[in-house]
Amino acid sequence: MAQKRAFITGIAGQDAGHLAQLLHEKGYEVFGTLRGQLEASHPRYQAIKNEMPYVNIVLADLLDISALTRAMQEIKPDEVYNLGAISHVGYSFRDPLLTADLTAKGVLNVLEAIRLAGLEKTTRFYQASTSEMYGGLDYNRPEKGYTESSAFHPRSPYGVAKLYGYWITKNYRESYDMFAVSGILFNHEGERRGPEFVTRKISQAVAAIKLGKQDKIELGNLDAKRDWGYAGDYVEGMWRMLQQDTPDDYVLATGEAHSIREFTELAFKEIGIDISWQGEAENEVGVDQDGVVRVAINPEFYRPAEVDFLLGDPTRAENELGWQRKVDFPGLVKLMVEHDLTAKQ
Ligand code: NAP
Ligand code: F7E
Repeated sequence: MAQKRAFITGIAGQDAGHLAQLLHEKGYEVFGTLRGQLEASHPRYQAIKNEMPYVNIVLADLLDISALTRAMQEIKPDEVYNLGAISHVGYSFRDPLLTADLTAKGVLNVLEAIRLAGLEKTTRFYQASTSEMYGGLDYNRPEKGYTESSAFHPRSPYGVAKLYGYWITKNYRESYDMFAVSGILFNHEGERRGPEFVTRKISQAVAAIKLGKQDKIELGNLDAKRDWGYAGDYVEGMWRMLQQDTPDDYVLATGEAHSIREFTELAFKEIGIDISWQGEAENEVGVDQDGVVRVAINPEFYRPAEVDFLLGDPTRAENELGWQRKVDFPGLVKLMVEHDLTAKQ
């Protein structure tokens, strides 16, 4: 049988790294997009090649439908994973127009590129949808967690843009009989997570504190809760969604929610520091056993509208895809801190 071809947008991202490795291990020929006027000698290009020599790099911006169409015509992928996006919720408030162009319309560009290349009946399409589409408000929050049929109420330009991506994917499935699905993924983290996201910001800071390179960390809202899993587990679920007989959308989550405060406490425990909390709101601090301030609040990290609580119910993915996460919450914190301690030596 011919080797299967997978095309991943946004190859430099967290999930793309885990997914490329998984697909390579499964025997796929892997193609991934980088953006920018990069030559093969460019450090950014080289960094990807050094880490993932098996990835064929395609220079294509999600805004450039001609580059995407050319890539589809030449590669004729069996599976397309659309992971490229502006993915930072806080940043999406600062640049909502670019977020709409990329995170919303970028999805349509990839779907149209598949159609323009005449591949809509053969190429399977995965869209990286998100728990941010639910919004976490009290009125629509199911007790056991959000499911595939819960109501949406996005709370950021990112969430709104992702909702467009979700619906246009469904629309192409219904209109053109495409195998096009959304994975509605709750937060997933790990050693490849960007430092602008709270878990990696904490694990890197804790490692730097342990090594005497930093005194404290500044955070925003400590009491928001997230359903945090490990990215390496979630890419397996993405792949499984594209191997089904019929296309459908699935939630991937752990079914447990924890606060940023809990993540912070556990991360500090990994280096032998017990954090206790003093003060309130913007004046709250986290101090160590010797009374040294290790955590402070900086309102700069608050968002104009916050998602206070996200909990997902992965029952359907577990039953129909046979998907199961392996790493639990304490395991995730440990894995990230241990990785950053070694990396920062
Ligand atoms: P990530 O690390 O931020 O990766 C996103 C990638 O998109 C980056 O490599 C980025 O490239 C690329 N990108 C940005 N602008 C682009 C453009 N104009 N053209 C082409 N590529 C562009 O995100 P992730 O955590 O791996 O998440 C992957 C996808 O899943 C994203 O769509 C995200 O919104 C979604 N998602 C993530 C989570 C999560 O918890 N991680 C949960 C649900 C959904 P540069 O490196 O050049 O900036
Ligand atoms: O924030 C709070 C912040 O930026 C988590 C993306 O992958 O998951 C991710 O979005 C929580 C929020 O991730 C800081 O207010 C406190 O309540 O790590 P985050 P996110 O917004 O949940 C979803 C599912 C996606 O789809 C997205 O692509 O942490 N928080 N203090 C902070 N957040 C950040 N970034 N920095 C802080 O200092």
